[in-house]
Amino acid sequence: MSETKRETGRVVAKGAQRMTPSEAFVETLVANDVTDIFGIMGSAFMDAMDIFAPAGIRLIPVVHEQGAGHMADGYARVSGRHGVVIGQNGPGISNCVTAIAAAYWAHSPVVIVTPEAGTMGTGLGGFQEANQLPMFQEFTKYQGHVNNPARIAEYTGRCFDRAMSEIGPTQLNIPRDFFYGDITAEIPQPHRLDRGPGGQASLDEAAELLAAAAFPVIISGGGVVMADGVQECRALAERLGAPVVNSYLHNDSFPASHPQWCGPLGYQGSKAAMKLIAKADVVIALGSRLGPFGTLPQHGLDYWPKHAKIIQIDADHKMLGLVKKITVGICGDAKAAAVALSERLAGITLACDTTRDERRAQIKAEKDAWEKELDEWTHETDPFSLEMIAEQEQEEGSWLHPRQVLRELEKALPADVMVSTDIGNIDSVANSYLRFEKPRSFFAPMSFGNCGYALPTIIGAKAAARDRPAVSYAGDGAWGMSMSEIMTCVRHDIPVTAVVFHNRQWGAEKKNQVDFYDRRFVGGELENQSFAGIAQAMGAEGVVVEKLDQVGPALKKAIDAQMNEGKTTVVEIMCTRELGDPFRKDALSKPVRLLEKYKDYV
Ligand SMILES: Cc1ncc(C[n+]2csc(CCOP(=O)(O)OP(=O)(O)O)c2C)c(N)n1
Ligand SMILES: [Mg+2]
Repeated sequence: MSETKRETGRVVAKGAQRMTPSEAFVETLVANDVTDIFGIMGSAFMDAMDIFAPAGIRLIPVVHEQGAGHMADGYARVSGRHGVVIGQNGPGISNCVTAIAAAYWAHSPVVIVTPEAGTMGTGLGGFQEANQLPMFQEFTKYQGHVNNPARIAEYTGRCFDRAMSEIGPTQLNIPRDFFYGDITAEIPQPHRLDRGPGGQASLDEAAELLAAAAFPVIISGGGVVMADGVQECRALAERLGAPVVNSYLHNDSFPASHPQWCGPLGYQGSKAAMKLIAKADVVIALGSRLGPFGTLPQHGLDYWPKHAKIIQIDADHKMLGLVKKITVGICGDAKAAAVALSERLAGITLACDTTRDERRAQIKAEKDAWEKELDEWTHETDPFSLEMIAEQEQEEGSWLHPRQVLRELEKALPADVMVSTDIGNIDSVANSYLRFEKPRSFFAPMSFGNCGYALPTIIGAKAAARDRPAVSYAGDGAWGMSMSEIMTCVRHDIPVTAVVFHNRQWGAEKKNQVDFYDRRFVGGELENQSFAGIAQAMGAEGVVVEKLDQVGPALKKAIDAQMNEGKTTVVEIMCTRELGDPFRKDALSKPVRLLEKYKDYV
């Protein structure tokens, strides 16, 4: 029978042929160039799993399925290819919910394959039975439920197509008895969108606004990374001489060495970026949904330019004007739109052409001032932090200031590094110290904001990009949720370098108790074991860092061991209990108690 050859060198059955549903499923994976799947084996899909290897597919077994979901996310984010996750029906699948929610908000083309209880038992309360579609309803762009074994290839193909076209996770739900049988199937060819720049009228209108702008500013968002459009964004920025700010947690959307790069907006972001965008009369949000969390006031600066004209470009029309008021909305691909705008601005005189040098000087001055401030900002200076620092000076051991640690790490990170961060106080402060030259380098938990994200995500990224150094940052609390995946690194030869900020507390949330609950600490303390010791017990290297001058060398040594010896290292850095600004001052208020017995709790 006939076959077609894919770019990966593998062949796929061509034309309608007799095969089993398992074969149709696996062939469709091959047609979509799947080479790696993250998950834990299970009887539910064993018939298909049995032919993964001859199809050229590696199943990467994990410790916990949440880890598999994050790995698929990291894999997709670094490669631009599908990340695929699979698990046993029922608990194996419910374990993935948090990770798929995170992938949804990271716009990752992840396909979660969810084998389901067999159709002859559905509704009877059998073993590992769960209604698996509602679990992921909110966090998927499309849910394909195989309703007949003969349609397994069709639904599989559609899930892979939609994950790419809708830029987010899709679910493929397969009753486990539907892997068996004898069907005639045709393996569908993948459909990939050729995305365009957006409507001509909206592009013309945007170009007119830009031509007349006195102080245009570009927000380079995640859409620029996903569209592989950094060069095109750069060309537009250079034509305008405009400052470029990264949208929140997309620090890799513009090269940090570029003179027009100003750093990220949002929580613990760059003051230079915020001060410059505050001056804008026209803002181009390129590939950004302008999410609510990403533009909140920071450092006491309410920087969003309320009177500026806003041009928003997003591949999803539903994001246009959703959060921020806009003047022009362009439904288009960030890269194609940047090209279309640059073409319109070529060869004409712009109002801002005359102030190019002046604006360049302004950008430099703001950036220099922010770098100086960061250099001098060695520790937090609020009363709680100062008390903690003083207290810890009396204690045994040596504790480092997180900001100084983050600066040292920044200096020691290699140029092509991939970094994932977790959710926590120190991870958030890290935002000011994470700069990248290349896109697809920075993986934060984005809007879902779940602790336990960083390690499994960087493992997935490393699995997709073995030649790049992989580093994760996590606080000691978040680390506890995810650290068992170090065993995945060791068992399956996916070496990474994991930095753990050991400050003996769930700091980010404790900060709210400092600010709002009169330091009534509930559940915030973590008296930890040795994370370096636990790492060693899991078969990895583990080092403890207690001196500032050891931070850089420890990280470099660990990365060297990762790249040259295939070794995973946990770098445990002992930090003070000082705490940076909280996540969001807007979301809490001072407690009010109406019952007499709680009257002191205000
Ligand atoms: C899964 C999950 N559970 C709880 C939270 C709430 N939360 C946000 S930050 C945080 C504390 C993180 O502590 P740690 O990892 O030690 O970092 P630190 O803040 O101390 O730097 C918690 C519990 C969350 N975001 N995700
Ligand atoms: Mg902590």
